[in-house]
Amino acid sequence: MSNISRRELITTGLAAAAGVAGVGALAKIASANGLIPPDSGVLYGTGESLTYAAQRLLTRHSMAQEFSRDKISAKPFANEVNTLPAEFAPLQAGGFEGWRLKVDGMVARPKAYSVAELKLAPSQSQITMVACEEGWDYIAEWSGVPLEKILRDVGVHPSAKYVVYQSIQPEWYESIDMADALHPQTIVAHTMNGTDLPVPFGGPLRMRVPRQLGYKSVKYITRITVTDDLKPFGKGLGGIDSDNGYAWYAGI
Ligand SMILES: Nc1nc2c(c(=O)[nH]1)N[C@H]1C(S)=C(S)[C@@H](COP(=O)(O)O)O[C@H]1N2
Ligand SMILES: [Mo]
Repeated sequence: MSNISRRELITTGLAAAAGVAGVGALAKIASANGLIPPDSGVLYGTGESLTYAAQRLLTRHSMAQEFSRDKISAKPFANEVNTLPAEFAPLQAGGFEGWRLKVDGMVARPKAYSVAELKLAPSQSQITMVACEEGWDYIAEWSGVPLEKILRDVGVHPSAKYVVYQSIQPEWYESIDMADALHPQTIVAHTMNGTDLPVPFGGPLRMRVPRQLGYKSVKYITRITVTDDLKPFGKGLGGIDSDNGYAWYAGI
């Protein structure tokens, strides 16, 4: 689909959703559906908010494209990462037995999962694309535990709005809204192309959010926090990338 027809689709869809073409009505619908991004009115202003709202109204129930097995990239590209912190090497040497994924915040039962526990849980597999904002991409098969199952396990407070996830790399964190957190293709991946997720690709555990750009798929995750407020995290705009001027909602 070309940009223009996609744009037309969004405009038409929005007009239909709003019943009228008025921006005021749209803003109302957006806010009634919890579709105002955390940075609205602060840095990005109304335009960005409405783009986000338009995307979310139309795509929150849609699926990222899945590919057939023959489309899996022969040479997936592992993007370079900053040096991993000192605690990573001993965890790796121990086969990641000591790795824990903490889940806390607005939950009834905070937990810390081992990699082995997550590997035993029912998993979801998907052949999807990692698309970097720099213009390259690759396709791989990812398997892991749907984030929705983890959230169900810990019991999310009904007024929670966002899920923040943190890497063992202290500077790397990102967040998504509840619609994406509960989306069936959002998984805590532990397996790539049928083997343990390799370290260059984020092993032992990585968030896979195939409906958004690659930077939302944070590698080496150690903590998931459920919240209704992104301000306390990083510079307060919901992720290392949005803190640095990229879109918080990076839908593709
Ligand atoms: N912890 C961590 N996660 C990260 C990054 C990183 O540097 N550190 N880079 C991000 C970016 S910008 C992209 S495009 C993808 C790249 O995924 P890949 O290495 O599997 O290609 O990982 C994302 N997740
Ligand atoms: Mo990227």
